[in-house]
Amino acid sequence: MHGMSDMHVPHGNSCPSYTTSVTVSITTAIPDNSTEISTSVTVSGLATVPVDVILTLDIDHPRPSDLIVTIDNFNGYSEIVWNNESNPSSEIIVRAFPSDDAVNGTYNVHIEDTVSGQSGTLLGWDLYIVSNWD
Ligand SMILES: [Ca+2]
Repeated sequence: MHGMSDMHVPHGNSCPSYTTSVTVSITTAIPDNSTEISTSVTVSGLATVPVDVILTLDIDHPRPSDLIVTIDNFNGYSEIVWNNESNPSSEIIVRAFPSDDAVNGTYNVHIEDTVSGQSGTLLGWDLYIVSNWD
């Protein structure tokens, strides 16, 4: 709408969006060429549906191309966000979660090292979520 002075209400109605950032602070070895490790976080207190989901990974690994990283959530949607790339971005815009599905619940990050010889460590990850009312 034109002429709106309050830039904090982008949709011009009485339902503001909610934003949260949840951090998984876990340091754990990623086994070399072995079964995946899984970590999770439960998000609550947001609005009803996701608008933006940004995953920030903190992984120390001498050869990032060994890794496949997947995020999924309680709705059953998943996305491979790091697929054996040699120079992956650590900050990833996740597009897997439909904007008409529930936002509050558990999100999981799975990390698998698929090549033997070099191993690394997960230092944590962060999920930044903007939500809105459906
Ligand atoms: Ca490896």
